[in-house]
Amino acid sequence: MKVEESILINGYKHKLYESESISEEDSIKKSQEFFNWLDTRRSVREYSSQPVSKQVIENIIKAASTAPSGAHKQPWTFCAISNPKLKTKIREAAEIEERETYAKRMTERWRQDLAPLGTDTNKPFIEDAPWVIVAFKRAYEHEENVKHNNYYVNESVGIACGMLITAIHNAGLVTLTHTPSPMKFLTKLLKRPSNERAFLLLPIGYAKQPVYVPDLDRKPLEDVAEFYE
Ligand code: IYR
Repeated sequence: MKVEESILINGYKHKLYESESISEEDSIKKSQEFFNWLDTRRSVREYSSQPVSKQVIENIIKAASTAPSGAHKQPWTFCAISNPKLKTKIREAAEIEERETYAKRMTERWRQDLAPLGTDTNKPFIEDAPWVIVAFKRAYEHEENVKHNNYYVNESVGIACGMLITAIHNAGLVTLTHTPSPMKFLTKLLKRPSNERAFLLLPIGYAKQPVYVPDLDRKPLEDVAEFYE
């Protein structure tokens, strides 16, 4: 049978997709190696001032933007900031919110849960890391002055951020998911349009040397998976 390069399905063009086919043996090996490598990723809070080239940042954003999304709307904007003055403004504003959060918004139980992680209201990494990416979710799009809501926005942007974090690790860099809350100040400081809401802030750079991370274990497979065979 002749395989066409493209066909119409319900009147819409579909192109031939040739997924990489590998043996079961290679699949087991590759999945094990990928896990071993991904398991070396840790959230790092202390950054070296060593610069990171803009090209790396562009590539990791392109990698994140390959994420699947509701109706392929790609409802995200990744703002990459290296401007030191802007980073200082973001740090100052984030620390104002964090002081409020740690003092008033968090429960005692929450504060206790964070104690082993060593987080506090100080966010020097926002200034120290050569780059900060703020991921914005795009709640809706404007088309000819009409608002069209995007779909599964949190899921889509969450997946894209997971892929961004993986791409950062792949580039030999470290990051941390910082969630200042509320994040409205980021919309203002970065002059984002009204359809965008800040989702996650990630400093990106090389880890300070030496650097220490909390002595944590990950849950074993049996605690995170159930199989129905
Ligand atoms: N939003 C603060 C506090 C914080 C909350 C959780 I849940 C963490 O796992 C870590 C920190 C911050 O981003 O530092």
